[in-house]
Amino acid sequence: MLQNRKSLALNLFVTLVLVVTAVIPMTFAAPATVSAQGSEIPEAFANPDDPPRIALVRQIGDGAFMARYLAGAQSMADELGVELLESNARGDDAQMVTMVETAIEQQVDAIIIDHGRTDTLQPVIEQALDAGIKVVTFDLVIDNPAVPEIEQDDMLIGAQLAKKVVLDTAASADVIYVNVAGFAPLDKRDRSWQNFLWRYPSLNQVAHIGAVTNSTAADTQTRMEATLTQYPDADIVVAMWDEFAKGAVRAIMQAGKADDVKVYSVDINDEDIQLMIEDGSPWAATVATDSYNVGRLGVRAAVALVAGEAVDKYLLVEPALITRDFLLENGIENMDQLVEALPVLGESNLAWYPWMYRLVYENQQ
Ligand code: SR1
Repeated sequence: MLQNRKSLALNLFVTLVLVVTAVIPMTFAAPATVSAQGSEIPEAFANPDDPPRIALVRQIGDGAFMARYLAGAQSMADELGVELLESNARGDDAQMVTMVETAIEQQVDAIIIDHGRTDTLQPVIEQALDAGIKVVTFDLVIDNPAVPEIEQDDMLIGAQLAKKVVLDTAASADVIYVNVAGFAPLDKRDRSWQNFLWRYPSLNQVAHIGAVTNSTAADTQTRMEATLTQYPDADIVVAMWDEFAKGAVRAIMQAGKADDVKVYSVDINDEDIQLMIEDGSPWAATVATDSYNVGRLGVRAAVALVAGEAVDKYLLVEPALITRDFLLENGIENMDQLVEALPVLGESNLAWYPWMYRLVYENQQ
């Protein structure tokens, strides 16, 4: 995958050089974003011995999704030659504010913030902006046009997931719903789920459970065991985060109910794929992006702002529906194989600028 990216960067850079040196009017496949810089490397990135510093402030310490997001962010930072300073508040909102304040004191060039609460983070983000520091968020709603927000098109995720449940059950199901309020992506997915409950009244939500803790999957498993006993006729679980889904799947298998209760979820990673393809797994489908590429997009958006580019306010990464059947039919056992089979999950074309290809190319040398 890395090799593919490198050769893509090289090809694009060579194309750009040819275009510039030919000095003839011609058309070519334009990059997704129009750049103020053309292919000239912006001044902030001209000295590899003094690279821009970008803080990555995170809220959630749990799960393979976030680990993969971090790995993606680090890979993009390495390729673009910027220093990434990562910190994780592990669910502590006050600690998260302190981490953003620390980044401001360190006079970083940009801050990428994921999750967290709008009301606690908006003021400190305004402080960062006042100090001339660029800010990008992922899964955090901030009311300021200068702060690009990355998300996985969560209302679409909720709708795609609900639609799959409707089609698989003819909208006749007793559903255990696993979700919590207070997290932007989960709230957006919930909006769509509520629309489907309104549209298909025979979708019967018998229980609503869920909590975000420091061991969400294990805690969901415990809750799900009790809920399955309380609602023995439940036949569908809708889990709006894969940590919820993992707990649900383990509880269902433990209870020997894998043939009777199917799980529909959000997110995908190597660990999830293994659980989905396991013999007799009740995990029927998930709607997801590849968080590796979300992490890469966050760094590109921050780097673009540091370079003086105008970045769009809303950067929506396109999700895809992935079914257990699709994984089994295509012999997919990990993310590399999945991205190859479903290229929509690959590198996002958002926030790429001509000079970035050149920067990636030069940092390779
Ligand atoms: C607690 S929020 C968890 C969600 O954040 C990301 O958007 C992932 O998709 C995950 O489902």
